Amino acid sequence: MKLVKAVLAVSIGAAIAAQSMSAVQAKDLTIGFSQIGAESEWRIANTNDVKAAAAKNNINLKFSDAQQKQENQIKAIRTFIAQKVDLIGFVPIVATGWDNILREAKRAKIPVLIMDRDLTVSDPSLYIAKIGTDSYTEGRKVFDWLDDYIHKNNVKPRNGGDKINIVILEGTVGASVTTGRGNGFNDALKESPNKDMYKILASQTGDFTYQKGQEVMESFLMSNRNDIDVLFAMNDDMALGAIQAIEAAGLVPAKDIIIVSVDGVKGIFQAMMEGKANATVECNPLQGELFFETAKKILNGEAVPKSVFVEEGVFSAETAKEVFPTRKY
Ligand code: GZL
Repeated sequence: MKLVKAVLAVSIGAAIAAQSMSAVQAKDLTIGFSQIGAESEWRIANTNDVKAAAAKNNINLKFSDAQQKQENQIKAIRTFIAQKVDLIGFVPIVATGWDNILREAKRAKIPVLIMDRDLTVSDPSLYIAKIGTDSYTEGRKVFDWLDDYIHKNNVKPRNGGDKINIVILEGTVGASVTTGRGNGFNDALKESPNKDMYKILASQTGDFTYQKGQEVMESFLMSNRNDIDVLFAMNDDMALGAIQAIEAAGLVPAKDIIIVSVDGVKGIFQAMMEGKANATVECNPLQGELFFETAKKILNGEAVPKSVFVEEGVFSAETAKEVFPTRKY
């Protein structure tokens, strides 16, 4: 008799769980999503992927473009709360300043799921999880590729000195990705047996945009035209803008100045195929499917990991032609 009761209990339990699962899946979930803006090829690919994945998962998506302003993201999240959405997703443009609005979401019992960039909050329970990319490892991969390239090609300082001079185009000030890529690059450099042969000549934000990347590279060249050996651009769009500046200064990109960046967007593959860039470390924007799968699990009451990274590789000019047809963004 006990066994039957146990089986009955289990089957009733399973039926309720299945029903709640199907209830959540079948019910038109409404998810509010606050995106940073459209500052780069990468961001546009990320947005397109989120919208496509929402459609594929029958999610009613309320999408907001913050035009690069944190205050617009906060306003959008407050609107989602008022609209009583089932879940709120957002890409934190900078790492701090989110505690108050996330407390409002918590009071409204609306779960928050982060995409792409990290945030720093006083209470980790203010968000359920983060789907995204490992910017620290991306920064380490940039230096490791560069160190290997310099030695394989016996690259010498252009000015005849004893230091390989590096300039860095940083991302948006205060963004977790800027901090992560910078720390990863600097830690890998400090740990390299060749650390004494490198010097960081200048480092300044280009705010992840083509235009600012070109402008800041112009200023680097104004003051150090004949000393710069390497450009590390924290995204491909800034590298593409810098290439314009390098050519305008009468120098040969990828030869006079080695160019390595992050993202792996189509534009940098075209530049590598034209011999104007040397390498890119992939940062995968195609996070939409994983985001909505995780959102459904959260709404079904399932436990999810606090942080999940998507897969990423490293691509150089040598393989760009062969890899380009396989690129999805
Ligand atoms: C990376 C992402 C960054 C990209 C840039 O995770 O947040 O923002 O590297 C984009 O291209 O602007």
